[in-house]
Amino acid sequence: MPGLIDRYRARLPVGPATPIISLGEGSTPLLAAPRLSELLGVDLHLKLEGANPTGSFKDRGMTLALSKAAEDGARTVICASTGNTSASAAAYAARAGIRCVVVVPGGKVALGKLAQAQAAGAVVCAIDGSFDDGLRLVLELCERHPITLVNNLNPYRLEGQKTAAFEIVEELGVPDWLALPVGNAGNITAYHRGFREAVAAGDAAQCPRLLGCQAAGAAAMVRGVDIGDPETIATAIRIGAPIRRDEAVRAARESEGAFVAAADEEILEWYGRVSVLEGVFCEPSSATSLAGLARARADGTVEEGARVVCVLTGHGLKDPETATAHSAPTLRSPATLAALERIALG
Ligand code: AN7
Repeated sequence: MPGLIDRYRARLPVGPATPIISLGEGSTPLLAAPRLSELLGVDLHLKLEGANPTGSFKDRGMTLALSKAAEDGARTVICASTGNTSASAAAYAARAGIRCVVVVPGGKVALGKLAQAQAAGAVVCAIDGSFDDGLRLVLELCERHPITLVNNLNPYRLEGQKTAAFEIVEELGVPDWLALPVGNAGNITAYHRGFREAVAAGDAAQCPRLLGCQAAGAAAMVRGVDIGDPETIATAIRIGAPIRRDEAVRAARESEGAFVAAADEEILEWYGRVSVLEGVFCEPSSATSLAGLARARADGTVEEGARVVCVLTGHGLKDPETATAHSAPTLRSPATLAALERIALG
């Protein structure tokens, strides 16, 4: 499969002179989930965005952002990040031969994501502050210096991310609902744009209803106000001031969708279930889409039998610490047949 710029070139803002910085992103699996479908009373499909090259949906936007940065002759790119954006920016900047600086909230980024940014040779800076603090500082740096911002305020990010909606429509048609985790609300904005471009004449009535799912401790969209001190085990979406709030409100309204919050315990419950029942290992933030869908089923927002696509935004390997802390412990055994027999036969 080609990268997504080659696949969707005609619908993306690239020209013949744009150097294509790609790691073969996009074209991710859309997997039927029969056991979770039965549990939730819907026809559920999972969009496995963890199958992207750096293990998250961020690669869709980053291939375009770095291609345009390279076209513009950028020397340095920068982002604030809860982790996945930094891993993706670092990899695509490495591919482009451009210097990359990432600013992350100290102690609040999953291990795998930090390791990726470090391995790709980015300058990784942990601040004593939140993601929202980091973003404020990075924006100021970009105002003062010739540094290219690759947070989702960079318009090319959303242009790349909208291609996930194209893939879903091509493969499955238009689902009734699309559920996804929401932090900065960039991805929900991108899906809304992508679906409108994919359906006939941009008819909003033909788009899926968008279900924006948040962690209860960082539910700035659900509550309608920014949150000064966001907290959740789903560190990717530990964000208090969504950058794309206004567009996301419009996306939910125009699609007749909704925002919903789920507690950390519910997020962990669905994080475990999707692994054990479907064999799909996603990061905790991604399972927020399932926890939110369960809430929306319980209160009748999502109707029985609806066709739903849940976007699993990041791979489970991103956060090995949460995986090991919330699964059955490894058994220890002497290296003898008798001991192993007892364990294997249960
Ligand atoms: C796995 O990496 O904001 O609502 O700095 O990593 O578009 O912000 C990550 C966000 C969902 C939320 N799922 O998407 C970052 C960052 C995962 C994520 C989101 C993120 P947006």
